[in-house]
Amino acid sequence: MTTQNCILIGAPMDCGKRRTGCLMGPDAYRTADLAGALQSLGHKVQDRGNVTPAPVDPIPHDRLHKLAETIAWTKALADASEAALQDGFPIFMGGDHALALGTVLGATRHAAAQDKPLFVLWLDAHTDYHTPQTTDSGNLHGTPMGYLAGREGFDGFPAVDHPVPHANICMLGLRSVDPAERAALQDTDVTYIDMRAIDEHGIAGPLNAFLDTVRAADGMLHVSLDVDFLDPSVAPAVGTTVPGGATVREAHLVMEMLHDSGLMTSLDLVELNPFLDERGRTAQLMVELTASALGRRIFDRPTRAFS
Ligand code: 6HN
Ligand code: MN
Ligand code: MN
Ligand code: MN
Repeated sequence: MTTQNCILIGAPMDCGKRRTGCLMGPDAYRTADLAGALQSLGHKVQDRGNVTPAPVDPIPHDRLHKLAETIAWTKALADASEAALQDGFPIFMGGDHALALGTVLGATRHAAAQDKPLFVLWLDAHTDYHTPQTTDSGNLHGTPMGYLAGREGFDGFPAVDHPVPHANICMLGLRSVDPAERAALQDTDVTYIDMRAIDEHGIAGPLNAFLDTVRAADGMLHVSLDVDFLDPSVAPAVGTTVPGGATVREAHLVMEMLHDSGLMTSLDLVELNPFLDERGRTAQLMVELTASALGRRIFDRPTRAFS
């Protein structure tokens, strides 16, 4: 197994929605010993501590929640992400999903500098494809995919000079899509593997097809794992639970396949709200999934082919 230089970065961003608690996420991952889990797999692990955004004067807005804070976080995280990608494999310990505005922006810059295409795998119940104009909740954690794909209307945010082409985006686990997101996504070539597709085809086939396109393009792959990708019965610690999500094994299989592909270059762990957890079980599961993504396996050699 390839030894990675894992760089843990805390992103206690909590302004992407109104229900607070994600600021405790990085400490929950540290308490659940994410670093130890990765070290036990033979990886080098460096914890760079938490990113701190520049202080801001709030921008009063009739609809959007904490716009100025979100912009400041986006700038700080883009810089942290771009820098960490030069040194190893960054794992962003969130923090709500608005942190992907910055972490993926940094990845777009890094990929462009390497002259490589960037791909994004969005593991989520939601598409997070709103713009500041289309969001009805005003919660900016519902917008990062819109921003990164180059949609308009993100006034005040850093320009996305290298948007992620729609064809390079795969959304997996979808089951809650707002009408405006649906309408906007309809005519793009985003790959979406919603829960119905998973029910009908399983998760491996559709995911492998996407990973094949990443491999064929010699691309970089940013993975953004929202806790609500998982079914709330196994991952209660998130403010936006939607029933009918991925099982523990479906999620591990995704992570195991990502590891075996050797394609993943950065990872977000987002939306963990420890205030809503039950004895740390969601934090623990997220750590175990991350370990699978970094090479933990049940047996070291594959099972004999059955057929
Ligand atoms: N997330 N579509 C809803 C909204 O408020 O715009 C939910 C967004 C959820 C955000 O998954 O990180
Ligand atoms: Mn999300
Ligand atoms: Mn979500
Ligand atoms: Mn909405």
